[in-house]
Amino acid sequence: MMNKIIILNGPNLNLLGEREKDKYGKNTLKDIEISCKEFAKKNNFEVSLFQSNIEGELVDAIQKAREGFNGLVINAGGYTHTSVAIHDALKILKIPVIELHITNIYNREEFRHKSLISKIASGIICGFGAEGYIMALEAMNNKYLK
Ligand code: CA2
Repeated sequence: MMNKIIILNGPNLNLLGEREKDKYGKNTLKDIEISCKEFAKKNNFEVSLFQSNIEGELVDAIQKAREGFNGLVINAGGYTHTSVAIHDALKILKIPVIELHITNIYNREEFRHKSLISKIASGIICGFGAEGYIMALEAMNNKYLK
């Protein structure tokens, strides 16, 4: 069966490409979805994307990923820095988790320097803009998918 990766995006990332383009770039989430699906197709795996502004919906999506997925990429947005619930849900997973951020959270405000996700992530990609999503898929494919 074909390998499947899920990419989760947290609060406000639905606004990508519409506001704060200087910080988060000009790509919309739809543009990112199209390029991720293109990359996955070329590399013979499947990818699905889910975005929510609601913490509990992200927890539900993480729990659902226990069945039928081979890896998870998460940009938890602002919840990265606050959500014990997302941390706990990710900790239960047996598949590799890549933490992703569009910006370099370590050269921004102090409150972004702490991530509750990093401790359970297999790896972290941050600061490379929308390209980071493809980098995460590439890492997932090269390192974890058989
Ligand atoms: O750099 C990232 O990807 C972040 O996860 C983005 C979050 C931020 O809270 C994290 O510290 C770092 C914020 C996402 C906000 O996205 C917007 C997109 C367009 C316009 C306004 C916000």
